[in-house]
Amino acid sequence: MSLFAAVDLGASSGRVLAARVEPGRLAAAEAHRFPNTPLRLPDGLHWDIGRLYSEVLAGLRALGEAHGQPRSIGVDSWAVDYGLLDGAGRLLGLPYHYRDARTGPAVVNAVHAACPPTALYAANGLQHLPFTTLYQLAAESAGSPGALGAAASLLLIPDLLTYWLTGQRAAEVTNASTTGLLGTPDRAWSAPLARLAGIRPEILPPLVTPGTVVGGLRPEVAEETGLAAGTPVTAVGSHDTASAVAGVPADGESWAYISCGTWSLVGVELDAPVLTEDSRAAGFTNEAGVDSRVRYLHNVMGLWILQECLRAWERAGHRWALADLLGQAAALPAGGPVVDPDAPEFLPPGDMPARVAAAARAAGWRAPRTPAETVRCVLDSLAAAYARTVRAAERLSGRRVDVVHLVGGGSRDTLLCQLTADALGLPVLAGPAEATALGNALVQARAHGALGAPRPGDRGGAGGGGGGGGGGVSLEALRALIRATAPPTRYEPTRS
Ligand code: LRH
Repeated sequence: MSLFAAVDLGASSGRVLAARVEPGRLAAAEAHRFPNTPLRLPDGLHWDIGRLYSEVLAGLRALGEAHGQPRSIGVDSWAVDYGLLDGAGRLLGLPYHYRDARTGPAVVNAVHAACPPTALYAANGLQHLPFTTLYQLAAESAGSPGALGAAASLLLIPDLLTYWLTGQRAAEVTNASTTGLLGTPDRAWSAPLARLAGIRPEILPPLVTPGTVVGGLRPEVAEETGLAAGTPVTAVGSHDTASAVAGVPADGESWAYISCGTWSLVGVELDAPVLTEDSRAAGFTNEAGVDSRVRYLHNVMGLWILQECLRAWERAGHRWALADLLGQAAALPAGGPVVDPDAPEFLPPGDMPARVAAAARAAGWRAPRTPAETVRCVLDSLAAAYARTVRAAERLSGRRVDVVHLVGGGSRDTLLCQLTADALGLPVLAGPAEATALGNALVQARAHGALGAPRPGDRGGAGGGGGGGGGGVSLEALRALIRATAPPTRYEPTRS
């Protein structure tokens, strides 16, 4: 079987997965996992990108030692954040974290004064999120334009790591689609949108599609990891959500997904964007998916609220085990307080239990009093938001939804899965938890011919346009392989 290395960086942890693949077979094992802890520096919240890069190298070394030489490596991460490089390839400052406060209302209002939200939606098809790269760049060009002035390239996080691994600069299209700088539906960099962000369009690298080999491992990286120099680094759905949606083990067409990690990305997969005013007003985005599909979705705040609650309790000296809290939360009666997880006060880090309590009170509920009540309130609120969002996706896109796939770390949370099935009145198929890394690995495997030729009737895979290596095997065939390898757990609604 051929071996592929999937590097998947999430906002709270990263992992390197070893995936062995041959036609009809897939076996995956985690080679390395590490925390991702942001840095609070005097000038704001940043990613510890040097640490992340060393962890990636350590992961590749561990993979090589335990499993052998991979045929290819692929990197995905969270979206929107970037590093700037000068002409000599030097990194001009630590990348900002999208939860940094620099994209406040003043920046957003200035962008909207130049281009109203309706015109922006027509141009890039994205839901309004204040941390979209376009606003981050507008903040940077207005506040401290030095690095932008000196920059020769802007690289999103997975593209930056790929550059460090290979020496090659490119922009993978699924992640590029989250910047707000790609036009829709043509998916090419838009010079007017770049100028709106305050940048020179020349710093945006050439776009590549998933399946394209970007370069080979540099000799120095080979030395550090023990892998062969020149090992291909292949563009995957480098936006983690694009790889997660590729890794949804769905069958047929009538399904929605919830990619549930730090964020919960809730929506459907379409062939063409929905750019109506209703869609804009409802906060739905049209991000680029693997094989030119459209990820029509809305960002729900996700497990971040819970993660921040745990951190707040820890700061206060309580080390609650999440499993215990979930057990206690499951024993509480239904019908307790519900808040809107998408409210802006939940976006920045901070005292989340207090914010949840304040939001519950403001909505007319008795505020949760114990950690278990808080956990239950967060999960009930997420489940209600998922149900609203799936129904809105269905209404706005015209795509019928009979079943909902919940993938990512949240799929391990049985209470959340059951509450979601109950809130929707639909079956929830949970897992795999590692859908992102599996989607990453299978797109590489297909590009390198490890999945064989397409079967008659296959919808035809990637790579047709744009130079991606598709191998012709369809996304549906990749999903069937994941379904067969990691069958999801089914949750039936207990009330409908
Ligand atoms: C999930 C995710 C999401 C983006 C956010 C910045 O990890 O990539 O799709 O909106 O992080």
